[in-house]
Amino acid sequence: MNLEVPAGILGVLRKGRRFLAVLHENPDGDSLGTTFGLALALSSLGKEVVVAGGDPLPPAYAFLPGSDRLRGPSEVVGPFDAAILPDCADLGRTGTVRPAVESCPVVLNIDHHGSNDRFGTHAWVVPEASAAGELVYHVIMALGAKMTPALAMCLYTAIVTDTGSFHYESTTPEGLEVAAALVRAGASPWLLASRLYETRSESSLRLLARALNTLEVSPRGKVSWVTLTPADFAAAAAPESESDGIVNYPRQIAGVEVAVFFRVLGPDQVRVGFRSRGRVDVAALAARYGGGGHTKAAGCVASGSLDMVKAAVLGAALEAAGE
Ligand SMILES: [Mn+2]
Repeated sequence: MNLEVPAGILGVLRKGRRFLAVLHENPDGDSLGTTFGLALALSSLGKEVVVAGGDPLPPAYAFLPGSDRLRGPSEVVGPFDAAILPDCADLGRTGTVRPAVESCPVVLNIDHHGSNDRFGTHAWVVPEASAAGELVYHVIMALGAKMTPALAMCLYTAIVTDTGSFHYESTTPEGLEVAAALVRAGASPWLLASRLYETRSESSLRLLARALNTLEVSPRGKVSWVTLTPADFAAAAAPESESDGIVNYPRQIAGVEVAVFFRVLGPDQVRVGFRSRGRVDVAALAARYGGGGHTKAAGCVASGSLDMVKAAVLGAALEAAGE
């Protein structure tokens, strides 16, 4: 794995004075930790950084240093020397911030999604990296920014969340070495664990209960799925972000190769999350519906009624799983 930061990216970050750092839609710990960390590091080097995202901060991540700097699209006022998009597989993932990104003269694409289409003025895509946070750690080191405990907390969170607390195959010696350096620099494993893994809201537990009540398994047991509708979120009083991670539950069933999570967005739109145990490439499945992701974790937004989307997606998943 080549972790040498491209000179073009470092040149833009060294020369620029004012940057737009952008979260992806429905931001996860990697997007949040990496983007906030980058903003902290560049600010410490005397740069001005506006952090923007189309979605609000998931409350569980309010412990992240720099999270108070998140701005919505309407609060973004250019001009910027460059936009920086970590963990963003394509420009569409910037959602409602996209016009602001497209008005920037330079776009830096720093990512680890295999499906990344290499958009932007400078693209650094390392699919073997454990998280975008691992790549941005090397960017920050190359820039010579001071590794503070706050910055370390952000990048550590990016790596821990994207590797499923070092469960997944995306866990690498290189990623673990960066995590070790971050803990040495002051990142707190227990702070992260206590906020993200040992605390949950009542509404998220009620939402999980509703999802598990919809659990279905294919006749030969290779595909399983759960479904949530807007009515479920309303009944559980849960925000959309609280459905994160629910897709992992159906995959836990022994013998299941592909787990699918259907989340109804509207009458003709369904968000589909995929998880694979490893044999099936779910990024390829998601790509059929305009989505993408990783081999074992991917997603898309499909058009059509829930029944139509289910029939098509489950048909494809069953075929891919060899059932
Ligand atoms: Mn990531």
